[in-house]
Amino acid sequence: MKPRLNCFEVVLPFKVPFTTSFGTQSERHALLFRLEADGVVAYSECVTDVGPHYSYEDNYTAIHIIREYLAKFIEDLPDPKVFLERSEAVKGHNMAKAAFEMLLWDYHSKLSGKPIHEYMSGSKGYADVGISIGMDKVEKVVARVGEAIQRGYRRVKVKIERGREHEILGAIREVYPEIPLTADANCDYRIKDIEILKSLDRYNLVYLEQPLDHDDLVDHAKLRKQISTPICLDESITSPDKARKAFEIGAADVVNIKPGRVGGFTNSLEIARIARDQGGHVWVGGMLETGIGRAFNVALASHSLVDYPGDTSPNDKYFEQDIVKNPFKMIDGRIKPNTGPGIGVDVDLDYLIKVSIKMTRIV
Ligand code: OSB
Ligand code: MG
Repeated sequence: MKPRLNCFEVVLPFKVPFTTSFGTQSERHALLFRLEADGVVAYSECVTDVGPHYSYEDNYTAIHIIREYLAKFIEDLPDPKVFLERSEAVKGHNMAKAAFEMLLWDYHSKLSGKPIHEYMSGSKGYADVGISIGMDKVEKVVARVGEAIQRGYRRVKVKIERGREHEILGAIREVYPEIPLTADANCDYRIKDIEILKSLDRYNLVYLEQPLDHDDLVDHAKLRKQISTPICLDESITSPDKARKAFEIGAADVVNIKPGRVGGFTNSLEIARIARDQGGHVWVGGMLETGIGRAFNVALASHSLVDYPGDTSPNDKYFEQDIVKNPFKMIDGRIKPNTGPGIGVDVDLDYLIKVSIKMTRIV
């Protein structure tokens, strides 16, 4: 039977708008893929958003690249590695590629009858969980940090931007001097701001995430030599090769791996291996995914190469009602990956259709 592959464009409002240095998101506007083949139904999520603000990709470039170039590479449902090799014909567009690479991981693990974390092998069976808190009035940020600690999160990350760093971090440290705290600047600084960045050393952060430009390694290496806070890279690490170079020139201590940003699970595992071999630390980030993307992230975050808590909060942090009927629960700051075949999510298809604004047949 020929496979059938559809793309659902869905809009799910957030409980709380999420503000970073690059803007505010009040809803998750996602591309979700549904593949039916050989009696298996597989899913994946493209982590792009409506605008090119986290990276150059957005929903419209992703769907264009997928339809015009990647669709023909997935028709015979190859192994994810084979798909990745074929898609080298397309430069960049990792988020578009990852949507299909991970769809193939879900499909092949479902065919094997195994949950995806077992199919990839090396899982500890649980993921340590941290929270990512967006910017807001400082009182609100401090209150959310308090709630997160109450709920048992294993580390707290807050968003900062140029001009608000001391206001936010100072207020948190005044109330919570000891909690494992990190800050994410989402590229808002340049190397000329080095004195401001050095002044963050007083907050005793576990690490500072992506202070400088989205594709920079060289200035991060310069900064890292002059600051005692460890440096974590997010946006700058788009491939295993970038990870190798980052550690070779001393640009990073820690990597935030988002499978969407790096082209999928195969590259994520490779980057984790490179980072850990170089003495670095690894955690799995998030892109405010629906329950579908979240299930992939949690499975990856349970891998034994991942040694720091990730941004993989339970579904109810984000949405009043998610599109899955079996949301994750966090117990003692940990989440267990689903035990059903593949990503193991029970998709609420009626609700998925209800929140869809468009459906496109891809294959
Ligand atoms: O930089 O990690 C980031 C969300 C959207 C875009 C970029 C980032 C984030 C987050 C949220 O920090 C992580 C999550 O809770 O999914
Ligand atoms: Mg980040």
